[in-house]
Amino acid sequence: MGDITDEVKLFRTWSTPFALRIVWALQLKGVQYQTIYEDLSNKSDALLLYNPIHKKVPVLLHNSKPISESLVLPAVWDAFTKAAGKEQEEAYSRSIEKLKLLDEELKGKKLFGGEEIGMVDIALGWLSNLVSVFEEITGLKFIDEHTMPRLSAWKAALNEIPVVKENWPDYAKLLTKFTVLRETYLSKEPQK
Ligand SMILES: N[C@@H](CCC(=O)N[C@@H](CS)C(=O)NCC(=O)O)C(=O)O
Repeated sequence: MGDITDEVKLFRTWSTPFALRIVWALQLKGVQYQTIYEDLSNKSDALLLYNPIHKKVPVLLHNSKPISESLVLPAVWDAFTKAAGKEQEEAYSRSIEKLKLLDEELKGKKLFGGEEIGMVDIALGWLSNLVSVFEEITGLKFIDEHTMPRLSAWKAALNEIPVVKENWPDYAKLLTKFTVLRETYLSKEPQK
């Protein structure tokens, strides 16, 4: 991988959960890369050049070719960004349906990849930390150890993997950041 060392760059912020998939995948593969931390209130020309439509992080630059957009679990995000009420209840039910499917998928397995971390673990791994932040802020329980025992065990197992554990942003800072972010969302939307 040494020959592409200088050609891999990751544009991110310290807190974005989406960038962690890329961080984990690169580190697990042993790819050397340069991290460029963006200030989203003052985006760099490079970020605007490489992600001109969405203007979001993360962007992975490989041999000057930008790759943006990671997977999202919109229902969890929806439930998090709604105030308590009908819309939140609906989004929450949708998120629980999806999380239960993931729980089923883990039957007989420690991780989605089996004993070893795989691509699905990488794609969904942000849940294993950020869901706790969302739970603490909203008071909603997304991953319940009684109703989703496998997913709950997966959360713990994933967090024992050094490359995962060592790259989480500071939890207290995440709490502050997402509390403010949620308040911003709530203040923009007429609540139902
Ligand atoms: N669909 C994108 C979402 C990325 C995203 O929402 N990034 C946020 C930071 S967490 C961002 O760059 N926001 C800047 C903006 O909206 O102007 C992905 O999955 O990669």
